[in-house]
Amino acid sequence: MPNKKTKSKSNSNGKHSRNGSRPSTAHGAADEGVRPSVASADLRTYTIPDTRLEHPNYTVKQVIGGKNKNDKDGVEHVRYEVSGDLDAPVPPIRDSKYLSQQQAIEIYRYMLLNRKMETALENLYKQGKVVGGVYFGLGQEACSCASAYALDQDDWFAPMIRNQGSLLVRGFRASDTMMQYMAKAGSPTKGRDGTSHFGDIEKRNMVSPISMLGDLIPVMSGVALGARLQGRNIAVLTFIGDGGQSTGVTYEGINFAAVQNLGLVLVVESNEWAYSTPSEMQYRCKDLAERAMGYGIPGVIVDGTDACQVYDAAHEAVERAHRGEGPTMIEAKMMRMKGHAIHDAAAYVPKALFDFWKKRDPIARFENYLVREKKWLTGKENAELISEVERVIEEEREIAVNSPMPTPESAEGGVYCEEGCHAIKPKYGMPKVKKGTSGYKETEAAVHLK
Ligand SMILES: Cc1ncc(C[n+]2csc(CCOP(=O)(O)OP(=O)(O)O)c2C)c(N)n1
Ligand SMILES: [Mg+2]
Repeated sequence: MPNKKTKSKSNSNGKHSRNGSRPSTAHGAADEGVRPSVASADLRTYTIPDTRLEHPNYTVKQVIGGKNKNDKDGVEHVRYEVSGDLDAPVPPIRDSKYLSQQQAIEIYRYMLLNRKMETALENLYKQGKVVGGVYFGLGQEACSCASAYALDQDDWFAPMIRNQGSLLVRGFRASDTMMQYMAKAGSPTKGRDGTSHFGDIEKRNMVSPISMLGDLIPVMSGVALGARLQGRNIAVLTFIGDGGQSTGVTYEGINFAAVQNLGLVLVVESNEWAYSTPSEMQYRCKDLAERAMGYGIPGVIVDGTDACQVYDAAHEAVERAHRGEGPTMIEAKMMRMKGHAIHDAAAYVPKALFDFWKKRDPIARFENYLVREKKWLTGKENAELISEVERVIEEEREIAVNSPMPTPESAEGGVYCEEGCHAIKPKYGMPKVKKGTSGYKETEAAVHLK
């Protein structure tokens, strides 16, 4: 588990005046994103900080027709073509402003665990041991692991389907995810759900993923509000895809967090595709981080395949959250390197696009950075680290495969709350609710609601 820090206290409620000065912040770069860069009341121009060392220059466009225009039933084929600078050199990893050598290596290890766990899952699926499908975060390991690593112990997170790496960072075992996919009795949901729908509100401060895209955002904002009422400003991290970002509830959730200055850290997994729809057909703005301006919150763009950039942006967002300064949107640009799930061969993705991003593999680049550039790991230490991770994954796989399926009789248990089965207690203290100036009669509320 990552670093523990001293507890942060909330200020009044972290608010700043609309027209007055903003609270001072160490998050200068991202904060620039919401400030007019031209001092004119009429003309507003904004910039969004972008920490990438490369700005990929290509376009994906939909093509209808061509050589194999129609299929055998006469239906027109839709395909996508990519054009642009696909031979650009691979950028280096940007040095982190915050990570120590030991922390960088720890993130690298989590990324390896993430990847090797998913490879094991793919094999388990092929062996017929998985109930249902398997989802992958291939190419997104830096985004999942480095962002979760930036959280303090008391912060909360809610992963989406591609963030299985964040579970490892927050203390889940690979066998938890494996057993979940195999619907085993020992899995977090005791075999009741085949994929990722589990959480842990007691120990690991994790809200279960919600399938309806965007719904986690207001839920997590609510978690931050709950903590504030208990006297704490915490960070609440969740993820949303380039497709999911356009849902209505996403807007509502971010807006609520923004006006309440809640510590939402929203990582936008900008991975070029939403199912089979390329981002060119998904949104009109240039970068999704631009949407932060509309909410009046900082937005920042990072290379989602660079663990240092992801960590630094997440760390700064978490610090803002702890200071009670409100939400941050982090757009992590990367590529979904597989189909939507295991059933999807992603044949609609132009091969040249996969080739471009394969060269930007987050693990290979981070390995090169740690071993050859920084020399923080020798070749031998790296090889040992990789074998240790492989050994752990093999042991976890064994545990998962050998654990029993749930008994039929257990099916009716744990579905509904039984009395006292899980009391939800305040985590950080008793809620502090301000008293109003005038008395409030219950009957008035009842009348009002009629
Ligand atoms: C509100 C809502 N609409 C549609 C879906 C079905 N759905 C599940 S995943 C998905 C694509 C998501 O794409 P994106 O948000 O880019 O995430 P990615 O899969 O790329 O990580 C869709 C449309 C859903 N779960 N919720
Ligand atoms: Mg996507």
